[in-house]
Formats: sequence, structure tokens, C-alpha cells
Amino acid sequence: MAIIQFPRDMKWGTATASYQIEGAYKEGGRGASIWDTFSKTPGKVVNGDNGDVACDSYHRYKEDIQIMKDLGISMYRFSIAWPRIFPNGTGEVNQEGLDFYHRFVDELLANGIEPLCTLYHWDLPQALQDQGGWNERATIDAFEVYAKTMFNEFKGKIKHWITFNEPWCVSFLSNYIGAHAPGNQDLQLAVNVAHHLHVAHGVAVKCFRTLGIEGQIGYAPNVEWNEPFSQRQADIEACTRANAWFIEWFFDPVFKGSYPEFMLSWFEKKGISIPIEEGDLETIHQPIDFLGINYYTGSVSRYKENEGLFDHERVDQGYQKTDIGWNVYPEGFYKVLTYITENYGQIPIYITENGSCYNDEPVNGRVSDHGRLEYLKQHLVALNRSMENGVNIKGYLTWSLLDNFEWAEGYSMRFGIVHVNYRTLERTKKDSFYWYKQTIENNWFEV
Ligand code: JJW
Repeated sequence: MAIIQFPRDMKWGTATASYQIEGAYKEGGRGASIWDTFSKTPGKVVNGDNGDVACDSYHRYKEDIQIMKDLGISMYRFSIAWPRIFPNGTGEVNQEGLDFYHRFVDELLANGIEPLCTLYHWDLPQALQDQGGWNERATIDAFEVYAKTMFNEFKGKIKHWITFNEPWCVSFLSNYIGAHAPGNQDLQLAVNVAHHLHVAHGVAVKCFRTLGIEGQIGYAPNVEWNEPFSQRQADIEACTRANAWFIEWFFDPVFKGSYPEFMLSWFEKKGISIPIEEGDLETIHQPIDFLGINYYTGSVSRYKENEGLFDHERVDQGYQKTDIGWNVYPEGFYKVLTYITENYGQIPIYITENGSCYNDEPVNGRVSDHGRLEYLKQHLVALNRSMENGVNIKGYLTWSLLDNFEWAEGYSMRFGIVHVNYRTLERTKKDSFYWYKQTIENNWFEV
């Protein structure tokens, strides 16, 4: 038996996002988002599911916060639905939207839970998409107004802010692969979106500093880890590109004020250019206070001519898979965190998402989600290993508190440590919940 111990000041928490849990899509003056449109477009989401009701957390937030309190978390990551604040993306602020998040944040604070707030977790107001969305620089201006409004409104209450969640998903998954809203398949468009997200991030950080808001601000890119199949140069280079699509492309502009040369020339060969305007790179290159990292999966992979964007393929070595089909690859968590620290320095890191999909259902009131419990344990060992390497981990927030609307997978894929019955909306704590609760209480576990 070995003990895996965490530092005394480690923050433990869970994460969710507005569209995935809130429901109440027409209440409180909320405007439509691109996910309302996308989920109601036939063929885009499994079973035609949508977020109209979701977990109904808009109404049941007090019950959810009692679940968090029982779990013993010190931090909760949630996101604000931009269309609750500005139903049309710009213009008049909707007081009812602000009121809802005040009630919610006050309830968290009254229960001793620190809020970590994501400004953009994918629910762009549809009115902005109608004018071109993140392809247009006007959306950066609209985001600045929204961010400034939130900073001023919640200063003193919310001390941890994230500008963007998973910019890779917002750009490439949503506009090149086309699997998420708005569902475009256009590489140049995706690259434009990624760049505009970077600028919007920088603009928001600048605004936060100018206003002198107390607290910390960062962003939350998602990363994967591809380990080269062999030490052949071609395999190493293919993996370097595959990793850089998630890491360097989204980290270098923020931390170094430039895009990685080898990726620029790769995109250039495909006829892609970056819509950089004067001053953009300086704007993007703002010091941030912490980095959020979302990690789910990785793989061994290698060079394959003309495969995908980067002449790269994954090689399945018989990994265990979660129910969504993603490899269980804790080694990649350890490696990617160590890699990030080696390349970008010992910036404070919160794991803003890490978790797994297992679709276990309650049996006599108990949900035996052994797969999730093991995934959690293995990833916390990997995290602990990375900390021994000097990775500056401040907190770990598992995805997710509740089963919820898993985007293109709808309600068919469950990531919660608490089960949600989508008919009755009843919540049932899973075995992984109880294991996590014990781990939080002890600040250690045994393997
Ligand atoms: C890639 C699938 C086709 C969420 C992907 C699909 C299509 C070639 C979980 N993170 O619900 C990545 N999540 O809201 C944010 N992270 O490709 C939070 N990444 O490929 C969670 C989905 C994802 C993905 C899903």
C-alpha cells in the first residue's frame, strides 16, 4: 500500500457549464444561444436532445449546492450564460440574468464554496452568430462589454475568472470538424475564430487589470497527449504537430506573444493565413494569474502520410476505454502537465476539467460506477506525480458534479459523480462521489 498525499492548501472541486445544466431556456429574459439553434437542428445531437430543461439547475441550484457541501469541496467551477446577461449579445443588460447569478453566487459563498467563473463556455448569443460570430471582430467588442459588465457586477464575490473554456473546441471542433455549434467545416474560418478568441481573451485580461479587480484571471485550454509510436523522426514530428494543435497553438500566443513557426508553415502549405492585425499579439500576450487545464485522454500515435490535418494517426494498443470511447490514459496527464511546465514555466495551474464517461444507472438506489472511481484515482496519482516534478498545481476540479447535456452526445453520455434521472430530475450520488468525498476529507488516498 502506498499513500498519495496532497498539499494542505490543495483546492478540491467540481465543474459544470451553464448550457449543460441550467435548463430554463426561456426564463428570466434569456436570449437564444448557438446551442439552442444547433441542438434543434435535426441530426446534430444524439436523440435530438437539447438543453431546454437539462438538470434544471436554474431552479434546483440550492439542492445542488447542498450536494457540493456534502461532498466537501472548496471550489466550484460554473459558467455564466452570456445570453442571460445580454439576450441579444449586445445592448441592454438583462437585470434578471444578473439577479440569478447573484442568488447563485451568494448561495455558494454562504456555504463556504469559492466560485470559479467561466465567462465563455460555448453559449454564444445567437444574435452575434447571425452577424458572423467569432469570425467577426465585432464579437470581440461585444465580449469585452460582457466581460467588463461581469467584472464590475461580481467584483468582491468572484475571485477566480476564466475567459474561455476549451478554445480548441470553440474553433477547430466547432468550425473545422463541425461537430459542435455552429457546425461549420472550414479550416480558414476555424483559424480565424481561434485568433479572435485569443484577442478577446487578451482584451478581457487587459480590462480586468485596468478596472483593478481583486482576484485572478486565466483561461482553460483543453489538451491531449500524443506519445510517439517510435523514436523515428517522422513519428516524433507527427506527434509534435498533433500536440501543438492543442498546446502550442493556444499557449504560445498567450505566453510568448507568437504563433509556433512550424505550425504556421504547416498551415501555410494548406493555404491558411492568420488574420493578425496590428497590436493583436501584444494584446494576447498579457500575463495571466493561472492556467486552467482540461484533460481527458491521450494516445500513442505516429506519422501517416495524408492522414488528417497533420499526417498523423493514433495507434490503439488495446487501451481501456470510457463509455464515450476515449482512451483511459493517465500517463498523458502526467506527461502533458510536466511538458507544459517545462515549456511555459511554473505558472499556477488549476485542473479545470478531468473526468470520465460511464453510463451506470442506479440499482436499488446505488450507482456503482467503478470505472469512474478508478479513472479518478489513476488521474489523481498522475497529478500527484506531476506535482513531484514541480508542476504548480493549486486545485483539481472534476468534470462533472452532475450528469448533464454532453453537447453533440446529448444526454446519452454521463460524466457526473452524481446521477441525474432526466425524467424526474432526481439526483443520486454515485460510488465515485463517496470516494472523492473521502479523498477530499483526508487530502490523501491509498493505492
Ligand atoms: C473532441 C469528436 C470527429 C466537455 C471531440 C468531441 C468529433 C473526428 C467534454 N469539455 O462537457 C473533443 N469534452 O463542457 C467541456 N471535451 O471530437 C465540458 N472535449 O471528432 C465537457 C468532443 C470533445 C470534447 C468533449
